[in-house]
Amino acid sequence: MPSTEVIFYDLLCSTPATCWSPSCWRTRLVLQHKRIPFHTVWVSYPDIASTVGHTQPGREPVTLPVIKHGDTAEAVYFFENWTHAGPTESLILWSLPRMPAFLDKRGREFFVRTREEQFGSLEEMAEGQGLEQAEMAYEPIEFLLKRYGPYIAGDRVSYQDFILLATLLWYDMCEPGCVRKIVNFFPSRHFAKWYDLMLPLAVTQ
Ligand SMILES: N[C@@H](CCC(=O)N[C@@H](CS)C(=O)NCC(=O)O)C(=O)O
Repeated sequence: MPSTEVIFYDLLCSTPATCWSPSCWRTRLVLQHKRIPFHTVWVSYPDIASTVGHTQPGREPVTLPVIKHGDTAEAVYFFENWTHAGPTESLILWSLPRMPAFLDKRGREFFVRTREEQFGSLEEMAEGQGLEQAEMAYEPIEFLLKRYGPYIAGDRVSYQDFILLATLLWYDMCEPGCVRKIVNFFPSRHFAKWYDLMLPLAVTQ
C-alpha cells in the first residue's frame, strides 16, 4: 500500500527544527496554511543531492524545498515556477555573508566554499551593504498595503504575503530583530501592522 504521508525536505541550520530558507519557508507556510499534515526531513546543504536527487535537472544547483508524497520517484515534485514578489531580493548581498553564522557546520563549509567559488569573498561582498537599502525596496509594499491592506491582495492572506514573509524571516535569521527595524522605516505603519498580522504564522510545525 503506497504511503500517503507528505514529506517536506527542508534545509538544516545550527538550531534544531528551525526553518530559515526563504524558499523553504514560503512552501512551508502554504502547507501549514492549508493544514496539510507533513513530516519534515532536515537536510544539510551538502546532502541535498544524495537525499532527494537532482531537483532542477540540467540546471545547478540542486535545491530544496522538495515535497514527496507517496512512494515513487515520480511523486517527488518541487515548487519551481511559482511567481516571486517584487523587490524581495534587494538585501541579497547583505544577507549572503551573514548566513554562515547560523548554518550547521557542514552546511556552513559547503555554503562558504560554493558561494566564494561563484561570487568571490563573502567578506568583500558585505562591504557597503546596509539595512537602509530596504527602505526604498519596500516602499512599494507600504504603498500596496496602504491602498489594499491589511494583506497584499486585500482582505485575505495570499501567496504573495507568504513570499514576502519568507524573505523577511530569512533576513531575521541573518540579523535578529532587523525586520522590526525595516518595517519601522515607514511611519504610516501599514507594513508594521502587516508584519504583526503575519508573524504568528511563522511557526515551524
Ligand atoms: N526553485 C526553487 C529554488 C529553491 C532554492 O534556491 N533553494 C536554495 C535555498 S534558499 C537551495 O536549496 N540552494 C542550494 C544551493 O544553493 O546549493 C524554489 O524557488 O523553490
